[in-house]
Amino acid sequence: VEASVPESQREAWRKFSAKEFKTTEEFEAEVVRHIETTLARSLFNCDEAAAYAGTALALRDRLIIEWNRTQQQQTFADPKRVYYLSLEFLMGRALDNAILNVGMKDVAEKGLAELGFRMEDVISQERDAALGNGGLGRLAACFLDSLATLNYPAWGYALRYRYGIFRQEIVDGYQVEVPDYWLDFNPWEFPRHDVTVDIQFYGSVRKYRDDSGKQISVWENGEIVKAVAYDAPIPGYGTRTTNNLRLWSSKASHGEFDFTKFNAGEYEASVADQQRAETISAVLYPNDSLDRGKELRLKQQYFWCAASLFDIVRRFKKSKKAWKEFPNQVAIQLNDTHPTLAIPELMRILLDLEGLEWDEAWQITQMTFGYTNHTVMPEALEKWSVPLVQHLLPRHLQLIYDINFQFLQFVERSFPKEREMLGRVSIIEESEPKRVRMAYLAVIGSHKVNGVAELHSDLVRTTIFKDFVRIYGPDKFTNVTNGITPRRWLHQANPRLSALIASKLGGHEFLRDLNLLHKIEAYVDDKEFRKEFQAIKFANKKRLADYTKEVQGITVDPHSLFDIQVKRIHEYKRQQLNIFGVIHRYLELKEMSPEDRKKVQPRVSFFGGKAAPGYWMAKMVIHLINQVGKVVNNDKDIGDLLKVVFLEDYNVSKAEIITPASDISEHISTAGTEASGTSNMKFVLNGGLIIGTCDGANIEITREVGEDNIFLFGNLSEDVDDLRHHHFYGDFQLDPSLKRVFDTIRSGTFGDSGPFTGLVDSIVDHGDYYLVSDDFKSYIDTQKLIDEAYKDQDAWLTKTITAVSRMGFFSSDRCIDEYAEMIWNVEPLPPPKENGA
Ligand code: Z16
Repeated sequence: VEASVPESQREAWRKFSAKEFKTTEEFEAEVVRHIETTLARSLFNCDEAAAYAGTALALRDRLIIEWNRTQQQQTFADPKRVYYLSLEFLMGRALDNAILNVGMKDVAEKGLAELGFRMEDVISQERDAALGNGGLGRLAACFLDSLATLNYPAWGYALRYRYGIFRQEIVDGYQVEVPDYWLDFNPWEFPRHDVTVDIQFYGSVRKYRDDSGKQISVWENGEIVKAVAYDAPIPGYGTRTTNNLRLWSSKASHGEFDFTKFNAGEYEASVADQQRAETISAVLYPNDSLDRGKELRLKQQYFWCAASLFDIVRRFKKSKKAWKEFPNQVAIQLNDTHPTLAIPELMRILLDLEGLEWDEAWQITQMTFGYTNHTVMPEALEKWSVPLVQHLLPRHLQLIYDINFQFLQFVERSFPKEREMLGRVSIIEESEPKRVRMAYLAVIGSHKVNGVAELHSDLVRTTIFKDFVRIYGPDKFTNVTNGITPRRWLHQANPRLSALIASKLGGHEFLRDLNLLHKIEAYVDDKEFRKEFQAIKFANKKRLADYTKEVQGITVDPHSLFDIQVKRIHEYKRQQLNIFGVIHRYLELKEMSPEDRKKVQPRVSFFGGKAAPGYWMAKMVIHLINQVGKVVNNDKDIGDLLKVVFLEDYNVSKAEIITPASDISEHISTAGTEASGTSNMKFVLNGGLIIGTCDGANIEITREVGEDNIFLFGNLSEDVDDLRHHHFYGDFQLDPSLKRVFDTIRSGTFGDSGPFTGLVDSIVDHGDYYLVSDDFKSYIDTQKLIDEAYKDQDAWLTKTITAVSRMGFFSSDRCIDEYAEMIWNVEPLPPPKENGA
């Protein structure tokens, strides 16, 4: 390892090297120093925004000291590292998380109070880092937290989007998208202007034979764009390990602008190049579970894969180990097919730049990569048009064809009597134009493929990759059920519940070993414990009620049953089933006598989530929810018996308020469509029960918490195909209650029914692909059961406490250990006991 300061001078460095603040006073001194000098403010003009900035900068210094130490330790020990390639990291806020992970909550709270600020207000000044769409991006963020907490030497790699997922505004009941420019002030990132990589696009491939007769390929004459690294520290909880999330930003290769053009008077052209380059990392694509096939998206994917691989290879080469050691030093996890180009890119590096032979290069590549699949829905599986790949990445297309050729030969040898299989499993789809099936390339180029919940992994094996299970054998395909970090989703989002649990378990150790939660089951009959548990739930509901009043202007009674569905709006997630159920409830209430109404369990139905900007059907679901809310919330007959709230701009920081406040949350996807779901886990961990289908992780949640502590309904995944078939070829019977709901919509009760025609028709006329009608009766019957069950508050409380105590399995720490053991073969590198490595 190179060092720049001679041994004789290092004493001075050690003496003056930055010290971490420990006491409240030291913390305050750091905050004030940053406010006065870094921000050039004073006590006369320090608002909450400045207090946030000062606090964040103080905490950042603290993280950076640990970050430096961790990186140094890793450089010396040079262990096998994990690289998590994800186009999305839905991080949310960093300050709160940093304070809790370094164990400085009391210090920060007291220090800020002494400086005249409430910690809650300061924390809420931060904008979310929203570099993701939904579950996949948030999973990646939970994984980073677990990797650091468990001391794994790990890096995240992604793009530094200038615009994260759009902000959602609701105008006249419709979604309006507002750009999310989040980089105005981001104290959590470190630009590394010295860490850059030149990335090539377009151009051509020249082939020649060298002196030994070996064929060499050179990719040349392309357009070069610069990748600049920005690093964000990722602190573990209760450990000094602080890992790195590296985000790549795109820049013109000639810097600010092209001087030659500028000097020639071509001012506009000189900046146009620069802007073209910067467009690559400009914006996150807002589609979840839908492949759009846009050229700029392919550019993003290659730009990010190539920069990350260059970085990984550069780090490996410093160790001077032989290439065959690469898979013993490097594990790369592909989060969905988005980073699949990393496979041909590593092949290009090994073959064209390092001169390895095909077989060795291919073995290294396969051993290095693991691929996580997150969906079996065909519209979400990425397929890039061959002419597009040819144009943008000519050398990679050749390599993909070569990989495919070798693979198909292997298949032909293994299954000589099944020639029709070749077309089915080919990486190249013989469509017009031809397309590259990225999922197949990912399977072929990896040594392990995993799904994200038991049912999903079964579907992966039996549907989309069925042939590949025969080709490679079953061991290549495995399951790692998703998880969530209990630090953010319990300790941070629900500090009072975390404290109550800690008071019974003798400390917060359960946050590092969530299985310890089972010990609170012993308190399920403890009067004091039950009282406090219930008081916490009520306080959390009160908090959401206050928020709802303040932000949406709707008054809700926290004594009502809080029913919540928050997630991306998608037909398969069936928010339409929920809102049709709400309309059904409304119609029943309207029919009742005032006497009967008195017996009804009051309920608030909360919805939240973004629709992809081009997804008409999803946008109409949002509109319907808002229109129903307008009518129901203002109906004097109904009063507090039913309220409908659409919570605008659902995101991670809002989820931290919403999740602890549920009595029931809805996870009601058509069976077989939701790969896992992760908010289901968050809600139960926070003392809410679930109404759900037998889909994704709901099934494993049922296994863990017991059938009595969850409300399941609806058709099973194995029956879905038959039901769909019947819709088309048998006679389709619309559920009568649902028909009444549709009649009400059509009659204009919720305003002009025009916008809702498509929604209703998709069920009545177009085959009801998501089986809303088939599951409707079962759904409303189960909602009735819930109303009844909720009236017995004692029994309900027992269910919720029992469920919480059995949620240990769903910690993302458990997932990360499974990945480490089964897929990555990496070990933790615990920090040294003493300070000063
Ligand atoms: C996504 O968030 C998911 C899948 C996908 O193909 C694309 C995106 Cl952006 C989600 C799944 O829908 C969800 O079930 C799962 O829990 C999550 O990925 C994490 O695995």
